[in-house]
Amino acid sequence: MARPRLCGRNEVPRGSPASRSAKRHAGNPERHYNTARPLSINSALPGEDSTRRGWISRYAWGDDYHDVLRERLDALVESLRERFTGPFEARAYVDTGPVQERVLAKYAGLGWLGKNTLLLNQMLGSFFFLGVILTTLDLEPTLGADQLPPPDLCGSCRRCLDACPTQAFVEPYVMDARKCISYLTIELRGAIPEEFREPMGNHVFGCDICQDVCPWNRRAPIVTIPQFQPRVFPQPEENLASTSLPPQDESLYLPGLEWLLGLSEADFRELFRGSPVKRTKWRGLIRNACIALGNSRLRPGTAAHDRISDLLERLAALQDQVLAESARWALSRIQSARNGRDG
Ligand code: B12
Ligand code: SF4
Ligand code: SF4
Repeated sequence: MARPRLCGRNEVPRGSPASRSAKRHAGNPERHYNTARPLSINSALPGEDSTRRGWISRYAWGDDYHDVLRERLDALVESLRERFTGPFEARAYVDTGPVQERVLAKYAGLGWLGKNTLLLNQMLGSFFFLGVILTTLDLEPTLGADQLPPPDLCGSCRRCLDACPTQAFVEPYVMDARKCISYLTIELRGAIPEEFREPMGNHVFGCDICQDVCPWNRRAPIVTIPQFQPRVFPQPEENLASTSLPPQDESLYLPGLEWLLGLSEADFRELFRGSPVKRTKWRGLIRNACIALGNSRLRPGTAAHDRISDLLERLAALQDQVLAESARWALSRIQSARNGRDG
């Protein structure tokens, strides 16, 4: 029996039709997710409103990448089936199986592992996903036995290490995942540890900072496919009577924290169907919005302060200890005049 192989995206016999297909996929923008919108580090809106907006990681603005990329990988498997007539097994997925995707991608010749631990490619930067095809096909590796993976081009740069708000990098190339805002806002189910709350800033789902500061992302390709553009939620007038949502359009690019905080579980299920954000669940998103509001410079005595305090007080009265405590924390921060940070 042929040994199982992990097929790097460009690991197909050279010069074959499958190789040509793989090259088409390699140049295909649908696995990148960078859009023309500003980076998280440049996205502040003018005025007080900016302090009441959250940051959702760029990769989660549109449709779920697991589904979008899976379709492309399935098409690649189909092209392998056209090329190889004998029976073989193949299983395609994105970010789901227990394999070290970045390490395998490095040894498939796709790039180097940067000091921020992500796979970087000289042409693409790092705003892309890694897809995997596990197959029993005995394919020729992209890199010959005498070839090395692409060199590490981080050089003396340490922008990502210095910019990380929670100091998640123990040393270059090594991360303590428990400190990463991506872990805290998406994977952690309990309360956000106190020490990370203020450094979290306005992040409500994921974090892009160690990629946004990376010089290799300055010319990262821009994707135009609708699936990765920020979802926008217009509020048709006829729906206003039957929903708790506010009467203005909202977007996953810099969403209003007040809007997020006011979402019911039913709203959440409906709005985030087919979105990566559903992974944190309603409870996680509301918890994160509380922390982000606690970090906002919401001024007492304003209408927004009154409305948001009401919402937080309702959450603080819940049986759910994580939500109730997060809401109390936010209340204590916005009630102390200007948080002492509004110079
Ligand atoms: C767990 C996980 C996380 C965790 C931990 C991240 C981490 N750096 O380990 C959290 C939740 C924090 C996270 C965050 C993010 N993630 Co993530 N994550 C994963 C996942 C599922 C596993 C990663 C893993 O194996 N970690 C285990 C630890 C042990 O690995 P490590 O310590 O980083 O690295 C070790 C190895 O590289 C090893 N090593 C080095 N060389 C070699 C050589 C050999 C031969 C071997 C065996 C080992 C080895 O030594 C290192 C040190 O111990 C992968 C998907 C996958 N299955 O690979 C996606 C993945 C890494 N994530 C991804 C993304 C996009 C993100 C975020 C950008 C999302 C966001 N915007 O919020 C952030 C980025 C944070 C960052 N700077 O890494 C992408 C990265 C794409 C890319 N260009 O690299 C991946 C590949 C998913 C995908 N399929 O697209 N993620
Ligand atoms: S994603 Fe954000 S919190 Fe996580 S390591 Fe990068 S900069 Fe730090
Ligand atoms: S910011 Fe600098 S050190 Fe960090 S991954 Fe990019 S090039 Fe490497």
